[in-house]
Amino acid sequence: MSVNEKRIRYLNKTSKSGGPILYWMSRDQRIRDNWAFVLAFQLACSRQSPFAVVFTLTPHFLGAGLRQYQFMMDGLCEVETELADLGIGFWLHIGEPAATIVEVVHQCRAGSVVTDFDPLHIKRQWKQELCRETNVEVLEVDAHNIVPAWETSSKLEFAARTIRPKIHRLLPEFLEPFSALEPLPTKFRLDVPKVDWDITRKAVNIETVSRSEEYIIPGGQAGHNALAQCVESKLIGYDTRRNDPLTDGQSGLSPYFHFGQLAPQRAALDVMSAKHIPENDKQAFLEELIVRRELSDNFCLYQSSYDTIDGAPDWAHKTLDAHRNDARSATYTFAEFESAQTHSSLWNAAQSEMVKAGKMHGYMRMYWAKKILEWTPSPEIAIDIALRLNDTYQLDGRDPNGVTGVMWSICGVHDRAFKERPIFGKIRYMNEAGCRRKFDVDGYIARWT
Ligand code: FAD
Ligand code: FO1
Repeated sequence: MSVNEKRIRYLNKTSKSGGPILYWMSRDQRIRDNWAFVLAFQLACSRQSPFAVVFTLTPHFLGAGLRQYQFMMDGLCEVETELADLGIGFWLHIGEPAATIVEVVHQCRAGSVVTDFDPLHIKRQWKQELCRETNVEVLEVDAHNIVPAWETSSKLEFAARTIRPKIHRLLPEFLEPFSALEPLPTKFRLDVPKVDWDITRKAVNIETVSRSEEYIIPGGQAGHNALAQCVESKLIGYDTRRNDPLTDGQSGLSPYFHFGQLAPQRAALDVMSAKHIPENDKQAFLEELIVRRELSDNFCLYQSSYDTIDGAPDWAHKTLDAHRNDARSATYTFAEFESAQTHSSLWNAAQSEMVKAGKMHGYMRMYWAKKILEWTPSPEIAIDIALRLNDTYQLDGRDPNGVTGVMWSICGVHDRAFKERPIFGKIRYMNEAGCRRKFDVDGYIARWT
């Protein structure tokens, strides 16, 4: 199966030299169900060029700590083994990714680099440097979204209701099955140095880290097992249970999606073909998995101020400005939020869940972020604190979904205006009383503090 051309963007169209083909793996850290890998593999075979997969590892990625690096490295170890089984080299380099990939391209006189799409600023900068510093052909493949982000829409979408029909219209073309992996003909193997995992783990300071009891098992195989559990039973009742933080009602798949260890397209294909999942549960899950998630990439792709108040819709920016000087009942510093030292046991419990489990329940994330708006001196400080906490502690953080989730909560991105009130203005308000109407708040507090 060849890669649909619409999934590919040419970032550096140059004369194709016969040099090796590199798949510069980053967002989609898997070889199964990965269109970027498929394209690079096929280019190597069609151009009769050597082929290898490259990963450029930086110890400093958007606030990631031990927990995230441990999850990612365990997954990359698995990738190395799966590649070896296909006779393909996994070339891991430690260092600042942009400079490192330039060095690698020069070192092996690469003919083409295939990279996976990621709308985050940091990734665009990496790729801009690669295109500026080399004249290698660079092809970018959207291996994360089912419908390539640039095909879904060429502009910033206002809300789920505006992007939904655009995605659904294109699903028949793009929600296609994946072809099976096949071994690389030996003559196309690019020999690369074997990864020294001890040195690599030391580089990201995880040589000795104990796994917390809430540890989510990392890696592609664990991701597929988690998906199988969802398809088999976990998604039954999803529509009603997913907003109750005391039931294990969500899929739990976001860490695997974030690190690219599991393809959202794989999840969609498997859930859609599961006959025993009730239609309302199936649709509720697919709405989140496809529409909400791909809306986040649309926001980060087309809103250059995606992580500041300038990324808020005009009505929201105006209303937040109008209430900038409203009295706050309490204000807390980053450190007080981080150590769950607010006056609210419920908020503190949500923060504790995130710190202990590495994954806060989706419903609580909305409440958690909105209270940061209420208990900080300005919306700008609120965005900064929410993003820093989210990116430091969430396993699935440092992701377009996180940026968009914070901006939805604090700046009304993709949301509508509500009845005006202090501090929030017309931004949707949430409070403990609302939570108490939805679920057993005391049970949740007891669970996490
Ligand atoms: P499920 O309910 O099982 O959803 C399945 C998948 O659908 C998710 O893995 C995700 O890919 C997608 N999805 C679900 N809800 C959303 C949503 N609101 N927006 C976009 N995609 C969604 N998600 C992250 O992946 N990383 C984050 O850092 C993150 N931070 C958030 C911060 C705030 C303030 C808010 C309000 C939301 C945030 N989200 C984030 C979105 C959502 O809360 C998580 O995707 C979800 O809770 C992940 O758990 P799950 O996979 O078990 O969810
Ligand atoms: N991508 C890389 O290409 N190199 C890295 O060293 C790297 C580290 C990293 C650490 C934590 C984390 O959550 C993500 C990390 N990523 C890295 C990026 C990740 O693969 C995703 O592409 C983005 O975070 C999501 O868009």
